[in-house]
Amino acid sequence: MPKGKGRQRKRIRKRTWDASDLDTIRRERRRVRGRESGIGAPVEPTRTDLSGCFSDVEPNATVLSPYGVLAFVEFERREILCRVDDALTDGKTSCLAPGDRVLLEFEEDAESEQPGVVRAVKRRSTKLSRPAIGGGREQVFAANIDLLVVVAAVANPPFRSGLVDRYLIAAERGNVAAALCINKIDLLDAEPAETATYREVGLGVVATSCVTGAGLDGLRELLHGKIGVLAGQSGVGKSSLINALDPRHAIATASVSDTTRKGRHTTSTSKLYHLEGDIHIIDTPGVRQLGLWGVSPDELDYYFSELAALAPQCRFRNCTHIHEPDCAVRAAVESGAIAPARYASYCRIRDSLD
Ligand SMILES: Nc1nc2c(ncn2[C@@H]2O[C@H](COP(=O)(O)OP(=O)(O)O)[C@@H](O)[C@H]2O)c(=O)[nH]1
Ligand SMILES: [Mg+2]
Ligand SMILES: [Zn+2]
Repeated sequence: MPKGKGRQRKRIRKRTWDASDLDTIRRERRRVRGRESGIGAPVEPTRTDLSGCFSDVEPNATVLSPYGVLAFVEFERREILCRVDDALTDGKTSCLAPGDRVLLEFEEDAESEQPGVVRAVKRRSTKLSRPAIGGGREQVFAANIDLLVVVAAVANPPFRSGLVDRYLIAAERGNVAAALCINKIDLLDAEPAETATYREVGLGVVATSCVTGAGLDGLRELLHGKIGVLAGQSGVGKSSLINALDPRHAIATASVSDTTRKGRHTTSTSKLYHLEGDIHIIDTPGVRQLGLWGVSPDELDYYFSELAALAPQCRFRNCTHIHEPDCAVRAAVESGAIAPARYASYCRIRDSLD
């Protein structure tokens, strides 16, 4: 490996970029994104085993959003559209996910439309996945992140425990630490009930408002020094929070997010923001429903810590906590020790997994 690595390093040639390069990149971006948000179905990956793609390579760039055999990559704080080496694709799609750390090289051929080529991908430390469209395959929607902040609103759109819990399960599965941000608290007079519910199950919770600025310091503290993901339903205020955390970004992104908002919601485009205070955030497109990858119905209670704690006291070892007699979990729901919303969400998720 050291030999190969040395050779790879030598081939890297730093490119200087001028305005016309950047114009070409912008045009290509618009073209690709335009196609992506069009009527045609997104390119569906077919490759199933991608484990061989990952290595201990020393990365120099970060993937923002993969697109077929191309990828938008951040290299020295610039966004570049690159080609992905054939070894990392099946001809239609690549093994890359937003957040992947990659080795980017530049081809000598000046005629090449995408002179940047992703040659290798570093093994992931953490990941967030869901089943790809059509199922049957894992889709990693963020890699190598330190913290997942699940964003929900107290109202408009209403708080949905089910979606929050699904994100928490995905985080646990992918080895990602998680916290909950309950936004738009300016719309309520009292502390939202969900704050206590989730604190009681051991989760870090911040209640925020982009209107009053409440809780933003707490959120900043949570994210300091980390690569985080803000995830949640569209409309809960993820983009507003990013802007509120770093006003410089409000200026830089206002017009962009206005003109591309529509497209961004219908595509799988992610963005990486570097905010003041050593905060790095991958902004993922909002989702209405999050499928769970690799979770079987029988192990679902493991992901609800308050259920898992009581499960050993159920009469049956394989209790589903739905219909069995002498179920410690249902007894706790009836006595009020387990929040009804969490139990309801467990039942719904279990139903969807069967
Ligand atoms: N009242 C209130 N509205 C908010 C707050 N944060 C965001 N919004 C509004 O909610 C809407 C959706 O926000 P946006 O940031 O685009 O949500 P995203 O889809 O999750 O990125 C916008 O109209 C925002 O102005 C908040 O804390 N309080
Ligand atoms: Mg947004
Ligand atoms: Zn039970």
